[in-house]
Amino acid sequence: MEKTFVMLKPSAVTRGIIGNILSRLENRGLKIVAMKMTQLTEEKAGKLYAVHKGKPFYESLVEYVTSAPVVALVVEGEDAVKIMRKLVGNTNPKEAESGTIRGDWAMTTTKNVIHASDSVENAKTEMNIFFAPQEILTYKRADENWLY
Ligand code: FUP
Repeated sequence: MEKTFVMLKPSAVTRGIIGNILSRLENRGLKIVAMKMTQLTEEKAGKLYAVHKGKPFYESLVEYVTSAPVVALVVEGEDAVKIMRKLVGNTNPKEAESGTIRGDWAMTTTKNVIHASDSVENAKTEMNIFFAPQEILTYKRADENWLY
């Protein structure tokens, strides 16, 4: 089954909306197979956002994501990358539809509450930054037969 990497950013943690966001993933049918609260170092943030190095928003992005703890997750499901991106909504919350996580809980692109990988390949790279292979678990959801 496809896996994707998700990160609840510092504003999700400090605003106390971790549970709300996780409920949306669980309600949809995505399975949380790894989860960790941690505070990013500049080095780790640099690995996660390597493609953005040198862009005008890079410094403020790193400053934000290292400013308080984050919750890193691996979630699994059929087409998990695509489904997760739909749940998250547009990068710019002003463009994000209501009903999406960013559309309901974010105001600006910098502090847009959540990250989700945009491809299976990037998901693999990103989950490796946060998790050792043995930390990604295997189990059945009780409702799996009714989801698929
Ligand atoms: P997304 O995949 O939706 O998280 O968006 P990107 O990979 O394009 O951007 C990664 C992060 O960089 C965003 F979450 C927020 C930040 N960013 C800005 O702050 N300004 C921009 O113009 C673009 C991205």
